[in-house]
Amino acid sequence: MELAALGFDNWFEERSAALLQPGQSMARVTAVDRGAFLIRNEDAEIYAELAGKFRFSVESAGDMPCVGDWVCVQGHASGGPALIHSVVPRKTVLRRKSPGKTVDCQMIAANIDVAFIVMSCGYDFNLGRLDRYLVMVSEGHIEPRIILSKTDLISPEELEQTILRSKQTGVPVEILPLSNTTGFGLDHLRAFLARGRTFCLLGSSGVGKTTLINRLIGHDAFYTKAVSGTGEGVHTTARRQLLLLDNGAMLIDTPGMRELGLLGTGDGLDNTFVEIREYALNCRFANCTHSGEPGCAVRLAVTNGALSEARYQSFLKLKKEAEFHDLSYLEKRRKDRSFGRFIKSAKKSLKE
Ligand SMILES: Nc1nc2c(ncn2[C@@H]2O[C@H](COP(=O)(O)OP(=O)(O)OP(=O)(O)O)[C@@H](O)[C@H]2O)c(=O)[nH]1
Ligand SMILES: [Mg+2]
Ligand SMILES: [Zn+2]
Repeated sequence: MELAALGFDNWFEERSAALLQPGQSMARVTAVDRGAFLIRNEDAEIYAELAGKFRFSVESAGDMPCVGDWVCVQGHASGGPALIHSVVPRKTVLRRKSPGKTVDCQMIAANIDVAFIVMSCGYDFNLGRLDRYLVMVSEGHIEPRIILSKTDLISPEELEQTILRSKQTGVPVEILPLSNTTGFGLDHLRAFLARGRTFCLLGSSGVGKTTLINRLIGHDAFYTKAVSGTGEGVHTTARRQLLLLDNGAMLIDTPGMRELGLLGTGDGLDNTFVEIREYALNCRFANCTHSGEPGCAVRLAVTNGALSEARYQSFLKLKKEAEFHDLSYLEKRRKDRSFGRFIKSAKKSLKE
């Protein structure tokens, strides 16, 4: 096997050249478990730790290696634990606001080509949440796909309806209905899983992400658990993990996330609410927020029925949240940085 089989391409090669020191080699992070790292290169998968110098250079949670990252390591051949010296810049990122009141970013995974947003056809289906996932994925420059899981729980007519509703997202995203129980749709999905590319499964707890991975692998390699009577998932998968499938594709399983706070207002919203961006071109004010200004073409579209009220509300909600967290995140980042400088100068004066 070569590194290319793990997704290492020219893009990463160019960016790692300046980081890679003599005695170091490239590896990809396959799992992170409370401070312990699992990495793999063309030969083996082993444990790794952070080199002291790197640990001290970390200024925020987002600088830490996460699953999918390419890292420069020392001592991979020693059998481990190897030492991680640096993280190669990320081509794509999947991150959210860390849960709770504080505004910080939590990396979910890096360098993913395609994210499958899994929604169960049963209790889990929720357009607002789907919008949220789509913005998050698009914000990180990852291609989204939608998986409608557990099709065995509904009738073909209901499935037809659910697919139609998913299309209301407005984003021309491929929708893959499937059932782990009957096997329906699995071959269709397999056709997407190209060699050397990295995929990830996102979605609420209990929608069948890990079961799907077990189906693709062909045996129960990973633990799954029945959902509770209320339909509320139980968070069975505890860590994010990158697997290399037999066909050469890589797949990351993630635990269901309860909170999916958005961070930042890049192009994620615009890419997800494409039609709103188009209406907005005709708003009277260039900086229209579409929340009540005169001459707002977006509100006009709602009034005349071209844009659904629900979709408009979903947009406003996500926009407000992203803007709010963007500001406070930047502030936090600034504080972190000056704190980092303070630590550095304190260390320096200790040495002197
Ligand atoms: N009816 C039906 N049940 C399924 C299907 N796929 C998975 N399940 C069941 O759903 C439950 C949850 O499946 P998991 O694979 O653990 O769900 P998960 O998305 O990995 O959940 P977390 O790890 O908590 O995020 C299990 O009892 C599975 O047997 C399906 O296609 N149809
Ligand atoms: Mg799971
Ligand atoms: Zn407007």
